[in-house]
Amino acid sequence: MDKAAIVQTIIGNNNFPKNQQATAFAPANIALAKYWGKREENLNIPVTNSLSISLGTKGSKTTIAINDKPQDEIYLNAQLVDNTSTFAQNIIDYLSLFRVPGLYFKVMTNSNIPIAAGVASSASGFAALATALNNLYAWQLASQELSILARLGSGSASRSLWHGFVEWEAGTRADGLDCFAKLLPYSWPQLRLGLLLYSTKAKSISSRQAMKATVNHCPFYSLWPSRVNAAITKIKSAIINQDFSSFGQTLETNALEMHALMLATYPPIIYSNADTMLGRQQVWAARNQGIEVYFTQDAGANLKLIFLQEQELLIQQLFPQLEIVNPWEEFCKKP
Ligand code: 2P0
Repeated sequence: MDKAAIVQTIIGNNNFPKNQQATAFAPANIALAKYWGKREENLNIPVTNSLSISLGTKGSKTTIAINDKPQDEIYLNAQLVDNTSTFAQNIIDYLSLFRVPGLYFKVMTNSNIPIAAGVASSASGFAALATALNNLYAWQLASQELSILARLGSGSASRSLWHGFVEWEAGTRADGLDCFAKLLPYSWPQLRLGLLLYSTKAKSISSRQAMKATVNHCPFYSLWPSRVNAAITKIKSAIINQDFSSFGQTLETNALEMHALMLATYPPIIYSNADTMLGRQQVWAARNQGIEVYFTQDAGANLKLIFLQEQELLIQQLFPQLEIVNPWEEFCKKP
């Protein structure tokens, strides 16, 4: 099945907008147990489950309107984006899954996270767009269906429909209709995240290409699925037991294992730079002094720190440039 067939299965004949415009917000999310590798390329169906935490008020707010001009127009942070750019093309291709002939859209997204710097901008972007489309067309989709539609834009977008902890299930079906994310019924109000931004430059290789290269050319990739599954189990029990040491050790190890796979791929894929390495060492030095802080790292040079609220002041002193995020600011808002 291709994307268009999946969309048809989900929205049926409801293919004409019921409203002139609609708006939605979706938070960015950070994987604590990562999605790295697809079992189906075109539909963004992952090899394994993954588990994330959302970033509260950090994310994307998208308004979609029916355009009176005969073309799509994409605005990012109030700037018109060139329709030939990869950014606009990805959105236009996605919109084409929902358009009847002659229908064009104006999409205005405001994002308060750095675009393409490995801070999950495509995740919140496609989750906000899918939710805005649901409102524009008045589909009233169940959150699982919305998660599938968001996934067709970008895999990690399937996890960006909720605040809090979310698990994305890989499922087993070839069409991915059992591959969607779910809000986990756990909370940890003392948990804080910190963004250590070293680079807001676009990454040198897209995560899409990097995942594919890792799956095809890393001799250790076959070890990855069982490692992620074990990490998910450990992270869930750490959340339930509020065992921060186990939680932090597991998520940090999972991130390093993902980067180790990329390093062992030929040609190697290295998202880290010298600042990343220094940042990791600073985190380990802090732990040696008894300050419990852990990091995770996605497809970019930036680190995300994880710590408890009681350590916030100390950690802000150690990392003055840290942007602290309270993931519980908007907990449990439904899509
Ligand atoms: C994640 N990342 O779980 C992992 C960890 C980056 C590192 O999901 O090809 O933009 O659109 O499905 O979702 C980034 O990849 O890739 C990502 P596509 P996506 O958050």
